[in-house]
Parts: sequence; structure tokens; C-alpha cells
Amino acid sequence: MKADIVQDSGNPTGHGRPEDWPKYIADQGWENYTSEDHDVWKALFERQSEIVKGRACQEYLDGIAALEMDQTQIPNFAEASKLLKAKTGWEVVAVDGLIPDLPFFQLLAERKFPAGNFIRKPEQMDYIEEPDVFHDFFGHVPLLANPIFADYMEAYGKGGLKAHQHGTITNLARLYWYTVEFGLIQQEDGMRIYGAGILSSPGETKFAVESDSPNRVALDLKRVMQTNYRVDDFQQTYFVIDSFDQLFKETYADFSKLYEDIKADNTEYAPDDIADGDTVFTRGTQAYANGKK
Ligand code: HBI
Ligand code: FE
Repeated sequence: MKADIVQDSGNPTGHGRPEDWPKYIADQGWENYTSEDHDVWKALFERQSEIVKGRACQEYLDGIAALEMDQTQIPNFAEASKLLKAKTGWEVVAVDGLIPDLPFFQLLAERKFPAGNFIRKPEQMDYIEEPDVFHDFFGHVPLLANPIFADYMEAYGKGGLKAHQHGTITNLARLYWYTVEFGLIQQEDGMRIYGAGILSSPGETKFAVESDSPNRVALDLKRVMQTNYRVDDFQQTYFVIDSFDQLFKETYADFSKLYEDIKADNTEYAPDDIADGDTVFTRGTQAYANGKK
């Protein structure tokens, strides 16, 4: 049952071997950050660490504490990686911005998380399109200190290399979107957030758990892989897991059969659809116009 995640990391379909790919890992250039850059980090960190209280899942908050994240300056990836590596074997490497899918998957498969080395400008405090160091580090890195989530991310990277061979990266990318970026988790205390796209956005952090507008639906692998998503606004549907154990178990499998089913089925859901068979936590009113998050 683990073929998807452990097989060949090379890919024979025209992209060559990973070792021949251009090197996307960049210098963080930590000493080049200006005091304005560090001030942006500090302002974002102060604001968002208040907002995530009571809204982020416990594992995420534990990660923030475990990594001893510095509120006052942009983290140094090499330093932070020492603590992270000791916990789960993950490290944070710097990239200049978005990198192509295959090297992205390859890095995850090697337990290297690519984080943007730049930070947004003061006028972009609420929204930025490209993943910067605040999104990547504040949003993604804390959960990499959780052993189960750490395994999930590695498995996702390996699954990505495999999906490339099936021509199903679009489907697998939706899984990443609706879990790693925009996932919710039902915990004892209530509905909580684990998705980094939410946790790095002050507006969406409140919206995702408090608004009546979006749908909240139990995660189903095939359903998620058939669902389009919005990149220009808050999500209209969030998918909810029970636990990281559940997430890992559902996805630590050979997706070959699932991909065949999805191709045969040819169903696509819109971002605001409720599908037959959905386990619905809350059905949204969808009557909102947020503008950009
Ligand atoms: N590159 N730096 C960076 N960060 C991402 O989150 C990222 C990427 N390249 C591709 C990508 N994400 C997605 O297309 C994959 O989830 C499919
Ligand atoms: Fe992200």
C-alpha cells in the first residue's frame, strides 16, 4: 500500500533526473535584511500570534513554541533548522519565490521545506500573492515539528513525483491546497485551523472558523481531488479532518487506482459546490464579497 510514496524519485517523462535539474535552493542572505524588513516580520508576528490563539490547532501552537520562534526578527533558516531537524528531520531551505512543481516535490520528498527568502513590504501587510518568508515560516514551518504531519509532507512530495507520471498533478495539487494550505481540523475544543494559507492571513483566520459563509465538509480524498479552488479570495469550502493520523492514513496509499477512477469519472466540483455524499459540518450561506484576503 505504499507504492505511491516510496517508489522511484527520478522521473522518466522528459524532465530528466533530479540531480540534473537546475538548483533552486538560494541563499537566505539573512544579513541583507534591512531593519524595515525585520519590523515587517515583527508587526506581522505580533498581530497574527494573537489572532491564531483559540483558532489554530494545538499541534501548530506547540510547533511555534518548540521552534522558539523569534518575534522580533526574521528567522535564520540554518539556525531554525537545527531545532527542527532534531525533532523531525526536516530542514528549511531558502528559495527566491515559487519554483516548478517537480523540484518542489523533490525537496519535500527529501524533508527540505522551501521557504521564500524575501518579506513583503509594509503596504502588503494583509495580502501578498507570492509566498514570502512570513507565509512560509510562520504558516508552514511550525507543523513540520509534528512527527505525523512531517511524515505527511514527505509522503506528499513523493506522491507528487508519482502523480507527474500519471499526469495527475492538478488533482494532487488540490489535495495540498485543501489540506496543507487551507485545512481545518475538528478538535475537542472545536473547529481549528492547520492550513498555512489561513494561518498567515489575519482575515481568513477569523473567516475560516467563524464565518457562516463557507462550507465545511469532511475530507474525502477523491472529492478533494475533483474540486477546483479559488486563488483570488477566501475559500468557499474548507475540508475538515479529525486528526493528523487520519490525514496521514488516508493519503499514505497508492493513488494509481484513485487516479484511474478520477479520470473515468470525469467529475469536477466548483469551489462552492456541496456534493452528494458529502459529510457536511456546516453548509455555507456563500453570501459574501471579501475582496482580496
Ligand atoms: N514553490 N516556493 C514554492 N512554494 C510552494 O508552495 C510551491 C512551489 N511550487 C509549486 C507549488 N507550490 C505547488 O504547485 C504544488 O503544491 C503543486
Ligand atoms: Fe504555502
